[in-house]
Amino acid sequence: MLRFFTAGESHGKGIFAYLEGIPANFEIDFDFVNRELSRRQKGYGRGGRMKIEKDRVEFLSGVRLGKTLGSPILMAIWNKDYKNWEEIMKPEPDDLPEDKKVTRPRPGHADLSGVLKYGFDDVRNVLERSSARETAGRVAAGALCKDILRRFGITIGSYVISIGSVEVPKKVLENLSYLERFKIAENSEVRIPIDDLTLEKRFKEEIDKAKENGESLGGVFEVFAIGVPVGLGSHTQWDKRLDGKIAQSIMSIQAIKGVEVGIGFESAKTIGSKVHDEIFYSEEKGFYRKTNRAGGIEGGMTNGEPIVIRAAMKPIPTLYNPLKSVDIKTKEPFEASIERSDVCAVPAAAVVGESMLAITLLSVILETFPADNFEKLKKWFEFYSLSSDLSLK
Ligand code: EPS
Repeated sequence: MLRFFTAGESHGKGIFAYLEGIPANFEIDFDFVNRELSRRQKGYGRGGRMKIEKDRVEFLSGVRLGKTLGSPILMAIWNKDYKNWEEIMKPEPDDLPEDKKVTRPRPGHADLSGVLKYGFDDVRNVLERSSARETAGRVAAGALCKDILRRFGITIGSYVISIGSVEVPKKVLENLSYLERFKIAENSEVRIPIDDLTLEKRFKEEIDKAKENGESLGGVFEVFAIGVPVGLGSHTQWDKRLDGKIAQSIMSIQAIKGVEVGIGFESAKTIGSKVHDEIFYSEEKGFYRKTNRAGGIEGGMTNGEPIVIRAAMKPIPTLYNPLKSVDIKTKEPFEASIERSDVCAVPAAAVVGESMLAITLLSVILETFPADNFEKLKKWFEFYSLSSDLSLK
């Protein structure tokens, strides 16, 4: 069983990721983990904070001389910005002057529900943890899981489908494999999956326009996993269904408001014969499909086709263009005046989506093949993947 948690506040000392259940003797590729962290920091439309931070991971436990010990792994990403916030973020007791308290909740944020629930008089006690800075921890943990998965030939990637009203044309997208889309997206500041400089420019102009108008923008991204063996997850119980687990993990990313598996919502308005993927068999490929509308999951189990997940991100709620709200101290209405923020973080969210998929997949793999050390896991996995008969006799 894999257990994964994060800790840390956006302007606190750091962001931390805790992973328990990673098999022993796995040789970590440190550069890979740090590269993943820097991938999350990229993307057109980020605010000033990304110029301050240069995320790198420090392993505080569970790793010795480059290899995992099988014991809990604690990863730290130190916040460079902490030195600018120490006075109001330090853990030591002190009295915070009233004017340093945040009393103006932003619509769309955790701010108001958080202060009401926890009984705070300072919105900062909520916003520091609800901030998407936390996703650095998800990506650190996800990178380690991805590092393991790629040794089994499982590749996880992502790309952006739309930002605001600008969309990647479906017809062009369909002519490219998932890997081709991913490779192109890696070189695009807005993570678009097709080679089209005019479209790239339109995406950026959409973000520029939002910035000029004091607005923010959301969008849709797609995450995929290829090379996943048949039979991960199970139809036998609601909480074993892999699509349910993946949806929860992706939905938990800050600002995500919708998750689809395969063609998702489109399937509801299409007839059955145009939705389900017909089954074929050949000596060479075994069972296979010519289409993948199911997004690689049927009956809560992988069917051997690529897993494809789509997520919709709402516009970031911190707006330069103020929205109406009410001061929690005076109960007076005000129009929120706003500090530094991102305009659009959809490309970064796509990278976070990859991490959540990696953590969920590795977790299910470890439930399917419990293994104390990496060699055992590898043997299990190779035996299972090579077996043409799914029942593993
Ligand atoms: C965030 C607000 C901004 C973002 C931050 C998420 O930070 P700040 O308040 O320091 O300007 O840059 O994202 C990150 C720091 C990050 O690493 O992704 C928010 O309110 O969610």
